Amino acid sequence: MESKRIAAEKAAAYIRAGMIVGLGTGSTAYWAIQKIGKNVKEGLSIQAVATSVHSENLAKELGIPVLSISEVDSIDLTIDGADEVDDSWNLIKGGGGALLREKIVASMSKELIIIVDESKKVNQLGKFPLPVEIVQFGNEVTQKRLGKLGCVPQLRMSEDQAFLTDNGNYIVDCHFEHIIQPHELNTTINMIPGVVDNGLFIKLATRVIVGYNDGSVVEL
Ligand code: ABF
Repeated sequence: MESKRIAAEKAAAYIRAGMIVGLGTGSTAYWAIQKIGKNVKEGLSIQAVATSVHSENLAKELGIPVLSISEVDSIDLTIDGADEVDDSWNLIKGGGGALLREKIVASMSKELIIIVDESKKVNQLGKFPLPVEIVQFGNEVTQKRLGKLGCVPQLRMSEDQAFLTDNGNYIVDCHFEHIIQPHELNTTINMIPGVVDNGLFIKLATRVIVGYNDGSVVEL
């Protein structure tokens, strides 16, 4: 927890007055939102856009002014977590189920700071199951097509129901184990009809901040 908090607080220091800030989702982004909320209370003037209903509610509770995505053309800086980060700063995201909004916000951001604890750094992506957001219609066939790409697809459940994203879609967690060509896989997955998007974030991160259990923090 401490490693996540220190990475988050270092990232929050990049925020300047007047910025439109993208707020990530997850337990690491939580600490960034907390720090931003504190800074806003102390007089920092920013506006935010959230990547999930959960983060939006948290931001509002903390007094951070939140805009709808429809009100902005671009975002100055987004701070978000990740499930895996490789040496080229390619990412797997979506363990928290918010990958689609996270990718839209990331694609609109001039800067995307990824904050992680040391457990998320990997040499090769894929051990963490790749989340893929799919529409409900025809989901069985979409899952089969994903399986043909060399993974074991698993429909994400919440208790005994299929998990629903903030967009009303399903998530399939694709167990690849090794993703050798993330760029190509991202394109291939997104060409399957019924796929909305997937958790591979290729060349979107502009800065990665890693918090360590010994209390140190390293900017890659
Ligand atoms: C979001 O939260 C994600 O895209 C990723 O799935 C997750 C990381 O969670 P945590 O920070 O809780 O480990 O950023």
